[in-house]
Amino acid sequence: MPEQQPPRTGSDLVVECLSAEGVELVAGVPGTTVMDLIDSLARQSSIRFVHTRHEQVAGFLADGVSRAGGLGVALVSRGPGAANAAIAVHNAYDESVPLLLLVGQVPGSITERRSFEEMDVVATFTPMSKWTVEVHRADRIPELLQRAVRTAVTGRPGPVVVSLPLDVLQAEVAPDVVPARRVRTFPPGPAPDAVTAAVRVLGEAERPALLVGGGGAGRSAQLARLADRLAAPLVTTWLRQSTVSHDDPAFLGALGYGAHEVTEEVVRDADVLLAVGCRFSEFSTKRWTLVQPGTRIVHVDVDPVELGRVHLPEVGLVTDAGLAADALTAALPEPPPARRDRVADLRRRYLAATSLDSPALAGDDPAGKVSSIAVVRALQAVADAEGTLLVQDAPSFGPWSHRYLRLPRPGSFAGSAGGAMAWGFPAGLGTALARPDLRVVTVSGDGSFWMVAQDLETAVRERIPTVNVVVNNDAYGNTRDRQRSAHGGRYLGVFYGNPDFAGFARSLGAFGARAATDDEVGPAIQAALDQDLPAVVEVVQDQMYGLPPGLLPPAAR
Ligand SMILES: Cc1ncc(C[n+]2csc(CCOP(=O)(O)OP(=O)(O)O)c2C)c(N)n1
Ligand SMILES: [Mg+2]
Repeated sequence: MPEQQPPRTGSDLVVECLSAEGVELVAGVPGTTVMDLIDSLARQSSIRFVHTRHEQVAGFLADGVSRAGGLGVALVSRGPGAANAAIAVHNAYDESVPLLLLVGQVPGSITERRSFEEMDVVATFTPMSKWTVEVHRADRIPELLQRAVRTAVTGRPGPVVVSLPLDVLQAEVAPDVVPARRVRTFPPGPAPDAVTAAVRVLGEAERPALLVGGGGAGRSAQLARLADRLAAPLVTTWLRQSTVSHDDPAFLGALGYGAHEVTEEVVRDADVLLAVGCRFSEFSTKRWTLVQPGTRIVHVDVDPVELGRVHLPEVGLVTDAGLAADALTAALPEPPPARRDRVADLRRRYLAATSLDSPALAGDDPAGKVSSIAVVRALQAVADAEGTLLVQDAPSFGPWSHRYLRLPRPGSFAGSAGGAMAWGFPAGLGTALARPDLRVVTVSGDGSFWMVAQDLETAVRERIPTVNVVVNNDAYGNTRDRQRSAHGGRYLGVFYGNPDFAGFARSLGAFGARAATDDEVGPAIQAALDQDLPAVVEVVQDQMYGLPPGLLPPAAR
């Protein structure tokens, strides 16, 4: 007997709205309040539903989709599901990543009674989202979802949370209630007067510097032209090193934890700083000590709130990084030759500092196990190959890639400055789903990977062939190092045992390999890349090994 078509409900309308917004993938975990939504997804074919084994993975996976250019959407149930997804919302907020989290909510008829798994979604997520809204009428789903998506992607992007009570999802909706149009607005162009004022300040510079943040993503060509016209060194904020090509003669590295001295010097010595799409974060500014009080600042950001929030600019331009770069490049005069000589000189020093033969690495002691230099060399081969994307999770290996990995292709590396451990592996899954043309290689610490390792099953089930390098030191190495440098070497809460990662991978049907010596790292990663399977490549390091020589973390203050 053919099944009877159920009446069209709020859930159906939500899915229609997502489709109208161009969403092709929703990641989530089921639960009572979202069963109708999942059923609506089951009755259509334009949106793929990927279920994960933990809500944080659904959230981080959606984050990866967004970073790959789509709109990441995660779907979770009320209280416990939403709480598990909170880390992804928090991280996306810090990272200016557009993300849509849909939360099933208890029906309106029983709210405010501490019903089973009830959570005040609006109160919980408002402080860590760009906008959180609860929908109380099914006929307002098109209006509010349209606004949610537009809010997430417009201006400085960010996460938006939509709470969908069960009664709204189950309500029958009339045929004339249809999805809203997909609306995208253009960023404002720079005001001509602001460009004139900026050019005047920049024209008076002897030692200008160009500082580029996440707002510069996708604008590498315009930013390179601007750096050339200004004859200024270009540095990026923390973990945004892939915004421009490292082959660019003006590129002087990324700021933040592990930055080279010459990179910091560029900002410290600048008499005029042109900051584009950056928010002067704590890490990128060495807790706001790098930019000197006398430095004149021209600040470009699409979000006017950022202009003057930390450092007061002499000129502020509210606009997109690429539009600003084009306008300034066209208006700036030919720079004096001395400035070009200075950039070339700084660049020579930068290249010397980033060399794996640098004397700074002489003290590196991997204690007979795999050195991070070997990991950098192996990943350099990945970074050099066309069609690859490196995704770097939080911990101790970060400063190694920061200092020594050269990224010839803009956009070929992603890192998360939000600080959340375990972002990398799921974000890599999302990126690979959204960009199947890319070969995604993630790099995580063992502690970070194990927080989300269960979702290797998701990768196998959904056939997402990312290669996941796990740097295994049987330790929360980053926190161990704080105990080493600031707590007299009293280690507590930082050491543990690990499974055989390669065996774990194989037990789930993934590819597993283990590199126990320097020579084995490159071939193990290549063997993983040669498969069409999700893969784990365990890199065995010493339990006390970690950061580049001389880089112990300072005490917390
Ligand atoms: C979710 C989360 N919990 C705790 C921390 C604090 N933290 C930062 S790094 C780190 C240890 C990371 O260990 P691992 O992933 O093994 O990397 P390693 O430093 O050993 O290379 C911890 C606990 C964090 N950043 N995020
Ligand atoms: Mg570790």
